[in-house]
Amino acid sequence: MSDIEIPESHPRYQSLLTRHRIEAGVEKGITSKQGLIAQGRGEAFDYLLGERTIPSADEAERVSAAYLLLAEHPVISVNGNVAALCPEEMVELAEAVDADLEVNLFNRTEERMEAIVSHLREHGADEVKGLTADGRIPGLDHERAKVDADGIGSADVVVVPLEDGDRAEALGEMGKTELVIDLNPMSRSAQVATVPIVDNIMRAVPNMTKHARDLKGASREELEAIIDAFDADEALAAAEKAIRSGDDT
Ligand code: PTJ
Repeated sequence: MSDIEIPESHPRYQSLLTRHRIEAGVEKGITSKQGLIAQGRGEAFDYLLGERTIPSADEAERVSAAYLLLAEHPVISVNGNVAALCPEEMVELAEAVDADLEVNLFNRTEERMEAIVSHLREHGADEVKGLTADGRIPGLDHERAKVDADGIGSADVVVVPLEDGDRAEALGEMGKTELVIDLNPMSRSAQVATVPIVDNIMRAVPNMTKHARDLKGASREELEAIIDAFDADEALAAAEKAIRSGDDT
């Protein structure tokens, strides 16, 4: 990572790098201005978490990898913040678990859709879904409901990072398994998730890929056992406790 002129030894290197990427995303027409606010909110929670992957988040990342490896049709949803922050890492995760990437925006504009598809291609993606928009998420207004019928529309497992609560809820009501990455354990998205991953997306995604690679040779029974041992409410409670008290045990 060398896209900013700050030494990696700087104590706030990761945070400054993240800010720089979000700013560059806005300049490139990828990230919305609201994305800047969303990032600030996420950063505050990350600060309270100690800017580290707490043990319950690491477990959620492993469980998510197991879900993705067992899925029939996994799809990774990418919005303007995600594309700016970790495009290459999203492509790597999609490759590791054989998932589709789909651009899916809260504030959808055709210009931003196309800019994000191109950006992901520049970072190694082959096919990127989202532009066809021939499917709908029931219960949302027209623009916010658009998905590809052969993408999120027919997915069984969806990775939903930094998502708005309404959309996360509506996707859950469609019966999808939702793997939600969100630094706020009290957000509606995290609360409705099958697996809430309370971690910074910059750390969560590479760790999910690492777990997926480690679990590649595991049997269906082993993957199911990892999933069965997970309790979403416990993971949320552990994250909230870590934020409130600094204690992650
Ligand atoms: O590009 P678009 O149009 O799809 O819009 C994307 C945003 C993020 C602007 C939109 O989905 C939105 O407004 O989301 P919210 O409701 O602000 O929710 C975003 C959630 O992500 C919040 O709970 C933040 O705490 C969390 N978050 C922000 N940055 C990060 C994060 N979680 C993990 N890693 C981050 N870096």
